[in-house]
Amino acid sequence: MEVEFLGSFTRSNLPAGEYPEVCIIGRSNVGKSSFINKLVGRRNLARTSSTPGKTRTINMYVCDRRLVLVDLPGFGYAGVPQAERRRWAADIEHYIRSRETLQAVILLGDMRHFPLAIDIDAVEWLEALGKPFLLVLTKADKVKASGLARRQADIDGLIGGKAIESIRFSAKTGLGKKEVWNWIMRSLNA
Ligand SMILES: Nc1nc2c(ncn2[C@@H]2O[C@H](COP(=O)(O)OP(=O)(O)OP(=O)(O)O)[C@@H](O)[C@H]2O)c(=O)[nH]1
Ligand SMILES: [Mg+2]
Repeated sequence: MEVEFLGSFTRSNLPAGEYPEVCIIGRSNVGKSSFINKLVGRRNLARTSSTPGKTRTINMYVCDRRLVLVDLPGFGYAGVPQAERRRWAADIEHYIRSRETLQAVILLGDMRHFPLAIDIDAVEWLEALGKPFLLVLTKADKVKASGLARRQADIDGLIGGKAIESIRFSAKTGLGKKEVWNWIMRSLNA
């Protein structure tokens, strides 16, 4: 896959949308940047860190000159000064609400802990948006195989029995990569 870094933006300098976009949203440190790297098969394209709060701007990656993956700052990390967190939230909200080329949204949740209260807010907000919406349960490699089905059932119950499409993923093993790409391609053609 041919991938090009388009740049880092805030709500005040977003580029004109040239291709359909799919954005990745989720709590700080959940693995958004790692997810993008795994999807495009490039180890260090999006910068990752074991410390939350790594991605601070809206970062765009053009894939095969046909779609753009958008890496967003994380939400919910108390270790970032409040003014900074507000700016990120404003950037995210503005981008998601107003971006005409935004075709689909992927919410990442940590398979071990999803959903925290803030995740439930995100699910409700994103569902109301009316665009194709996928839940990716990441870090699945950290859940013991024997606990996977149980965890999945708990998650399904906790998000209120809503029929939200979800895919288990691991940036470490590549689990779910093919399924995520299939979902992206379907949602772009929808
Ligand atoms: N084991 C495992 N570790 C992961 C996985 N995905 C991400 N990580 C690790 O989790 C940490 C955070 O990953 P990032 O991709 O930087 O997370 P992020 O959501 O972009 O974080 P912010 O930009 O700070 O919001 C890093 O140490 C990653 O190596 C996964 O699927 N499995
Ligand atoms: Mg990041």
